[in-house]
Amino acid sequence: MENSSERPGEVPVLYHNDMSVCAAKVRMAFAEKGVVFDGIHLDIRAGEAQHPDYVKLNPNQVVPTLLHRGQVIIESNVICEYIDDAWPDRGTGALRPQGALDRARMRLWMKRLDEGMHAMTGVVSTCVAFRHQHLARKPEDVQAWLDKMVDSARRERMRSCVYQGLDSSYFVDGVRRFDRLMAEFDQVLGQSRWLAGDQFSLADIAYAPYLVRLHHLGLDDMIQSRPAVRDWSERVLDRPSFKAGIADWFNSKYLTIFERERDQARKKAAEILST
Ligand SMILES: N[C@@H](CCC(=O)N[C@@H](CS)C(=O)NCC(=O)O)C(=O)O
Repeated sequence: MENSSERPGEVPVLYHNDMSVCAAKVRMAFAEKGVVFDGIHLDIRAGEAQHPDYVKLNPNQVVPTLLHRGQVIIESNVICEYIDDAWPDRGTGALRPQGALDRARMRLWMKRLDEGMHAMTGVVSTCVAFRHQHLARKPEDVQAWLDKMVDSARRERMRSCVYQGLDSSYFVDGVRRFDRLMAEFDQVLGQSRWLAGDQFSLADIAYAPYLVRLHHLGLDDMIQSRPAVRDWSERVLDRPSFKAGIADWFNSKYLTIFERERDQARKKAAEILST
């Protein structure tokens, strides 16, 4: 990809992580625009997002963080809109619908991630897979990671997910909430090609990493059993920007854990959804 339009010193810098869903959506938005960024990869499982130097940029101790023209921008949905504003005509063009109503719909879907679905992704990912990375570390290191969390609700959630896995009550809640979301997608996608109407938008980009995460975790029966959602998911995952921004970043260490754990997770999710 060319980066010829960026003046020296204006190349965006992205603090990110290969398997982070929030960072992945930002990379996909950059790929749609054909804008190349300088990446700084953080090992979030090892607590690098809690490092004091990074916390000065992002007090929430999370990735992604964007630096552009000497300014810091945090929050992946905000960063995605910033990318569309800062490079309006690049690549595939506008990533937000023109119409006021479709644009409002786009924002509602994106807001939904911030209002709980993203946290639920952390829950299901940790219960199925990430807990095994934590359990392989020294217990005092895991405790230190939990203790440093600024958000006490997140700390308790993560403690349960790491130590109770598929038996955590948070897993039950997470699976049910994803299934309800897919049912809502099904209704909308029965009537329009993309989440916010007839134009591919940041809403579709925002959910792309979550769709693939459900596949990785063995929780994709809720997608496959709904043809409109399945077809939309295939359209999103077929885009070159999905490959460049997300699939090319898959970390084989994580894929091995997903593969090992997903059958059990699929079985447990089916049990949860049958009751
Ligand atoms: N609302 C934030 C959420 C960011 C977030 O939760 N990022 C996760 C990765 S997807 C993270 O950095 N977690 C740090 C950790 O696990 O220590 C956003 O959209 O940017």
